Amino acid sequence: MKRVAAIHDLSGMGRCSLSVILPTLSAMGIQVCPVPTAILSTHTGGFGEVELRDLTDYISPALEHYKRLGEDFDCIYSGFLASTGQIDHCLEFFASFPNALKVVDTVMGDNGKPYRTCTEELRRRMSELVAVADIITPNVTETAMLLGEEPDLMPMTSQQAKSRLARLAEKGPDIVVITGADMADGKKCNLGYDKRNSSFWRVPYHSVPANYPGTGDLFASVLIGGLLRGDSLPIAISRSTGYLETTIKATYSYSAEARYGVMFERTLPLLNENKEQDNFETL
Ligand code: PXL
Repeated sequence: MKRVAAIHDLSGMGRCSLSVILPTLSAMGIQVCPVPTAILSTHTGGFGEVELRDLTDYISPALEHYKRLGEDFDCIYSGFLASTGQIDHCLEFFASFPNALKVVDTVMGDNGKPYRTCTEELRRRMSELVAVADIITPNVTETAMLLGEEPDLMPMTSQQAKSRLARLAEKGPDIVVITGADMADGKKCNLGYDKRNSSFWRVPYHSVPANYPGTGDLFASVLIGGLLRGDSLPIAISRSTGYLETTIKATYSYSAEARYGVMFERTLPLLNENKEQDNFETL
């Protein structure tokens, strides 16, 4: 059984980070070892002042324990970080397991704006994680932040999309997946690039007029689960996109309050089916 160390926060309400990563990867037959970066009463988008306990001083000692035990991981997957110090601890984690697939979800912002916990220093230092990552999964806002550009939510041409993917890959990772791209032909797409074989992909999906927190965490988890189970990159992006589309539509159909996140508990069994996926196109 494949094993993932997930370095993310644990938020008690709002269905994001470890609350969705643990069940999602488990449903896909992958063992998750949580390494909590912080404990929050809720996520930071829509519940007012949150109770937050920063666990920066926990990560290194936990890593040392795993090293003493001689434990290994197939994948190290980092996400929401509560302080810039945690960048150093993620770097230590990545360096300690050189054979593990290194996935960095560059959680910094959405909808053209940084999250309120994302400081200028965190944004600058995120590039150190990107430099050692094998795979990164920014949304369109985070793509601009990583490229040092102003977030631009205008539709992009295929050429612009390829340029953004390639420029991010130049910063280190072999695989770049950009989520939530509005394309010039009117389609909403998730995009992928593998620089080892210069392949560019897009997976179109239908969106709903609502924005749910935690969907980036859910998307990256299904993507990682697929890749660890042997999916090609376009098949893995198709799987995660299709699963998110179904889950988001189900949630929207109940007119559920967006800040509580998506009703993935309903759709989780779909991940067990491991159905073949083909909703991808070349970009
Ligand atoms: O889903 C990203 C995320 C993770 N963790 C916390 C957040 C957010 C996004 O708002 O607030 C605590």
